[in-house]
Amino acid sequence: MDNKNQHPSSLHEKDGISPPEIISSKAVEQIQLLRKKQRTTQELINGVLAGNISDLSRAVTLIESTNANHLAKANEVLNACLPHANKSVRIGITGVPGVGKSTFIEAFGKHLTGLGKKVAVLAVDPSSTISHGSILGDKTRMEELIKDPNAYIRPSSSGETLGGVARKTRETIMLCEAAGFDTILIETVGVGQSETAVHSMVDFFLLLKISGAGDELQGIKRGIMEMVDAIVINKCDGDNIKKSKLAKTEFERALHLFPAKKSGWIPTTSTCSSITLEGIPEIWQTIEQFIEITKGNTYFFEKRAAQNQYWLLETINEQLKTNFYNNPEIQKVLESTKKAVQNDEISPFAAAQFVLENYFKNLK
Ligand SMILES: Nc1nc2c(ncn2[C@@H]2O[C@H](COP(=O)(O)OP(=O)(O)OP(=O)(O)O)[C@@H](O)[C@H]2O)c(=O)[nH]1
Ligand SMILES: [Mg+2]
Repeated sequence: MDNKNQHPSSLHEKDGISPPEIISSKAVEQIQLLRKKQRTTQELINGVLAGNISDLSRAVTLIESTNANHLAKANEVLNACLPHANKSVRIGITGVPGVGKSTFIEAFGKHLTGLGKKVAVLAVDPSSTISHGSILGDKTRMEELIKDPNAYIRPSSSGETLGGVARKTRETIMLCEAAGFDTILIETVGVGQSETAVHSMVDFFLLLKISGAGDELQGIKRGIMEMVDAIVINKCDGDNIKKSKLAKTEFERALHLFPAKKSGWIPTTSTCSSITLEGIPEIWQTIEQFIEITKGNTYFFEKRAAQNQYWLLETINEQLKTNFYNNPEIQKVLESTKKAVQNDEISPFAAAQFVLENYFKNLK
């Protein structure tokens, strides 16, 4: 391009590029569309209670949000759902990675929807906090269940502490129940505190195992044995059948060593195959018996009441902690105090006292 010929005067200003519109009409359109899609709290409540899955998912997302505005809306939805919740069976499923939890849930879940039940599958998976993956990420294992209109599968929320994930799962249970799901399956991986958290939100706790080389009881934590209502040896198929039956007997013997449970229920042992489906229907029969017995002796209701008390305190504990550690003033004080402790300038106890006093002073 020959500019000299076009603009001979040195005073001439270049045409330049016109600035972008201050308000992009495209963005406005998008925002308007989004607003239209966004439900009011009441619409969301109505949707959940009517069993609308998209609204259920929206409500769960709201619960998982860390935005303060969302918290108020989430609490409103939860409160409205509360009278409609509670009418379900909550089953916890645990076992080490690879034991076949996802495959089992697919098989068991399909069996339940076949019986006319509405099944929600949730997860408590603190490891997803680190990996940002998800315990239910391997959705290929639940191909059939995902397609089932009577099943709802929601992976664990990530980027959270175990306390946070557990509380959100607990709230999601309520939403699912209000949306008409009558059987809730909660998967957790057999590590750390996540089992205790799941145990505190379910009626029935199932431990999945596979047969090993005769050392079945090794590596199994005493605490878990005390929590379980049923031990199921999975992968009892093909060459594994004999070994699985032996493992079952061994667990049966081990369970006898534990004192009787308050529930009046004697934990059961059984075998199943999530591939051939052998033993799957019997597991549901066992759970039905459990419910009959524990509702009969009122343990079922007492346990739920105790769980509510537990979650009241847990939620307070968790939110106090979050509030404390997210406080910018505290973060500053904590940082300098940590250094002082590291340099032996102050004892950790005196330092803790100092930081806490700072926090309490801020509250006043
Ligand atoms: N033969 C046989 N294989 C099974 C059975 N159940 C699961 N498997 C296989 O075991 C492997 C692990 O199964 P998953 O369902 O992914 O196990 P998981 O416990 O969910 O594993 P994580 O999600 O890693 O904790 C897969 O290859 C399954 O096909 C079973 O009953 N019999
Ligand atoms: Mg899995």
